Amino acid sequence: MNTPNSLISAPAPLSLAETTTLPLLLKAFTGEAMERPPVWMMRQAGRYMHEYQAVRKRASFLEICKTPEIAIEVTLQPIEAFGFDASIVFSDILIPVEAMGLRLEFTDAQGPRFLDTVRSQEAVNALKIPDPWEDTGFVMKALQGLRREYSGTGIALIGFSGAPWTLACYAVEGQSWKTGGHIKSWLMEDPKAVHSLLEKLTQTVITYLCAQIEAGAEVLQLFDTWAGMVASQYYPEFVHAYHQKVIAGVKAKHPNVPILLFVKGSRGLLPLISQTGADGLSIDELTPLPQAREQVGPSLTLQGNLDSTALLVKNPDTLTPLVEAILKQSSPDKVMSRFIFNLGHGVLPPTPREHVQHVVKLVQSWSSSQQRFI
Ligand code: 1CP
Repeated sequence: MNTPNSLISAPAPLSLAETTTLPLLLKAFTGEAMERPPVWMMRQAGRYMHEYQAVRKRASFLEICKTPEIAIEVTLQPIEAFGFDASIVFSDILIPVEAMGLRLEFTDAQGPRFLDTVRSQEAVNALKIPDPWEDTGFVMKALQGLRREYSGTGIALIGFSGAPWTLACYAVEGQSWKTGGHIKSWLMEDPKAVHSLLEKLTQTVITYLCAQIEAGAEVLQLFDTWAGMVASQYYPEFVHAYHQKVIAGVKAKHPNVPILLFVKGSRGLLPLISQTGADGLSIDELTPLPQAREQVGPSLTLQGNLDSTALLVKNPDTLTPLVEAILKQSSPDKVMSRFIFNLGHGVLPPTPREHVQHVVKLVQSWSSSQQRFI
């Protein structure tokens, strides 16, 4: 592969038909049979890799996100190390929210944190809807460089955004949900103000995702990490309706780009979530895949759902039957289709890299017609 610097300095025109064969990730949305599923992992780049730690010694987390050459470098690290079938651009869900006007800071101890919080209608009114190229052009440049890098390799490029609800949680709380529940009382006291925040975030996310497609993303994933924390009576109005709006907004411009939706804690919500317009659902480890399939029907792609903590076991051989069980569950009648192997959530920082390698190798050696690793 080229060095990341040469990627930026040697632009080549993008072509939608640049690979002769469809990347396996895209095939997983067609309903065609696959001998094995594509495999990638949420948070596949990051702290568990010594290559990433080395980059972090010379650049802060936000510098990595905002410097296309470095974002490309760390995005490529897990592809080069483990041979994943798909690559998610290195960035963070909070980047477009910073561009709306909230000051973002990152500390090793606390993680990402907004110095400003949005807890009134006036604060919502003060937010701007950013121009994705002008205000977050570094993400688009990273995608352009990555798309050139993967041309002809069969590796699919994934763009992403946080969903409005999860982004609203960070804008209102300032930091991780774990620290409080201001947004939950705010939506009971002043639902109109919370809707106006969610509407602004929705417009931001739609333009941000469309720009990512125009920069080269072939598949999108919408992360709603905190959606499972909303009381059930509020979920349809404050979470589900905005999934529908974002997906319809992106599809109006780019109907053929598959969209995956990850709702963490989706147990019990899958019949509703299957109605968002998403092409695929990323399932956490709380729902068995056969049950998920039964609840969402035959036409959506499922992604998941090995428990991230399984990768922390001492002996990688412990993982083999767990991976095998998922592969068997996802290929009933020996036919694998509409399935993407992933974790239930992101790779955890203490994960041994050999375990990631082991899982990728296992999935890539699976024969669904023989129902065994070959
Ligand atoms: O060096 C470091 O310490 C940075 C750690 C780190 C990394 C590697 C953060 C801070 N973000 C990321 C990258 C990241 N974040 C990616 C990169 C692509 C990949 O998957 O390889 C993606 C897709 C995200 C998305 C993200 N950021 C989510 C949604 C997905 C999820 O994991 O639930 C969320 C909730 C965030 C916020 C965030 N960013 C970082 C942290 C530690 C957190 C969580 C904070 C909290 O507890 O709320």
